[in-house]
Amino acid sequence: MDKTQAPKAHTNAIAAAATLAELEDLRIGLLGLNGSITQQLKELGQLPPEARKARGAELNQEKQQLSEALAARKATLEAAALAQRLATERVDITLPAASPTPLGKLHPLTAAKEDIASALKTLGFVHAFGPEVETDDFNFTKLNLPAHHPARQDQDTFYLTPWAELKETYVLRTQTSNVQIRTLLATQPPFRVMGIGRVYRRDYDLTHTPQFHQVEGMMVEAGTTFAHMAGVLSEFLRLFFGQQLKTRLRPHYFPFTEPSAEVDMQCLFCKGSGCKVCKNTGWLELLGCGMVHRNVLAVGGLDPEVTPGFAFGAGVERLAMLKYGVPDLRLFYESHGQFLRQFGQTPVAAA
Ligand code: 2NL
Repeated sequence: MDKTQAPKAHTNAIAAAATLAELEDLRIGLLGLNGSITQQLKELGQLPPEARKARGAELNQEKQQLSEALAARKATLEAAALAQRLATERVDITLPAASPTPLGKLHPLTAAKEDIASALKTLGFVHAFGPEVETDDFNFTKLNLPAHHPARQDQDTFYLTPWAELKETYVLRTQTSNVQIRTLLATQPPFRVMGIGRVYRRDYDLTHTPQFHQVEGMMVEAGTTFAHMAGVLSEFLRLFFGQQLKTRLRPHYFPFTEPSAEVDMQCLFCKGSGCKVCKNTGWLELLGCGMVHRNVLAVGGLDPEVTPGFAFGAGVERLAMLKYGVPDLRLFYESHGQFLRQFGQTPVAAA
């Protein structure tokens, strides 16, 4: 082989290498442990001493040239590969960072309470709170519950064991109305207030637990009518369930409202045609409501002729069961992982 041609053929092959893998194969073939240049360098010792020096210099120069050509081609191929990746790979820096741990879910009751509060907030109701241990006066008397009303009886209410220093009778609140009573005492109308929280009754069977949750709301403002109540409550149901279904009012009785009504909504599951959930009526009973009784308004020194109001209440468990399809009340309180995985709700902020 013509010794001056050899490096040219090699540098041409190097310049023509299409991939880094191909280039690496060439490098190994030339300069690797058993590469042709390496081999020739090893064989220098067999040459007569007078030829050895010139041949050695020649081979080293060749090795140097090839190394440079390999490095140059490698840099070119790497730059092309990078340009290619930059052109095809896009990183969306607006995506949220990957979570280091899997996110949990909200208990369906927590999700229901948040969704109820959010719908009522949209309608102008301010979230307020009251104690779960309440006086008999705030839990019953101020709500126009007559002294011998059956709800006050021992078998329905948890009464705290009285002790000597106690001036009043205390109960575990049986409804969230103490929130509205406290607002009536502390706030000048107009106001809209909501209370959502735990309530307690001595009841334990398939459809009752001794502790459950209620939502109540009250709006007091000059000019408020039964029609405002009907409008606000059907809008609340539309916001909470995320769909527009027909609602209707049925006359009812509550001691703290007059007149009183129940709000039904067309069944979420059959849209009114009749199914197991609505017991073939096409309707679901969802809320109790009415115009605030004059005796209750009087607690706040208010006159229904001047500042009338409406109030409403509902069971949170029932709203949650219907919205999320939970089939049994008791599941809410048994903390089964499988229940939480199936019915847990993704927090809105993480959705
Ligand atoms: C239901 C019905 C209702 C109220 C709660 C209320 C509270 C005050 C004054 C007047 Cl301080 N009313 N609350 C009114 C009507 C119905 O609840 O079915 N709850 C589960």
